Amino acid sequence: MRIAVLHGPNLNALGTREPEVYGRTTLAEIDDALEREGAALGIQVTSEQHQGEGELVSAIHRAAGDGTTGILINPGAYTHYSYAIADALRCIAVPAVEIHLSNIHAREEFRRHSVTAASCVGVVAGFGSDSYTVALRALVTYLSRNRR
Ligand code: CA2
Repeated sequence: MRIAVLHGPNLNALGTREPEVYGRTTLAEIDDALEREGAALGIQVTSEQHQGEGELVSAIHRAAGDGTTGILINPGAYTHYSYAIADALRCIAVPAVEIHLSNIHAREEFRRHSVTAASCVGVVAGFGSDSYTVALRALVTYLSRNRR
């Protein structure tokens, strides 16, 4: 099993600003935790962060052709308006889980709607950096039960 973790725009700044919303954990620490959790589960986890919508779309298509079995994606602010990312996730046969550090439903009105979530098998939001490890475990369970 191979899981690709895709981080969207501005998430490279995690741990430096707005800790009350996004916590104090850095992106590198999140990636380390995912790699460790993956190793414990016997799966390979690779992570990449992209600022651009097109780069994320390309990364999604790449994952579809390189043997990736599942995707964890935090599309950042693109969550709320990127039909291109929503379509890319629908174009591929690799299941994805959407992740948010914050509970987007308890925030500003524009953050309460995700246009990308419907292209995913599930969403984990609101648990800070733990959202990622919870989502990894959920995706691995989903993949084990839905082997093609
Ligand atoms: O809660 C999440 O994970 C978000 O996807 C994070 C995005 C935001 O646009 C979404 O509505 C919810 C923002 C990432 C911005 O990251 C920052 C990192 C450090 C300091 C300030 C912002």
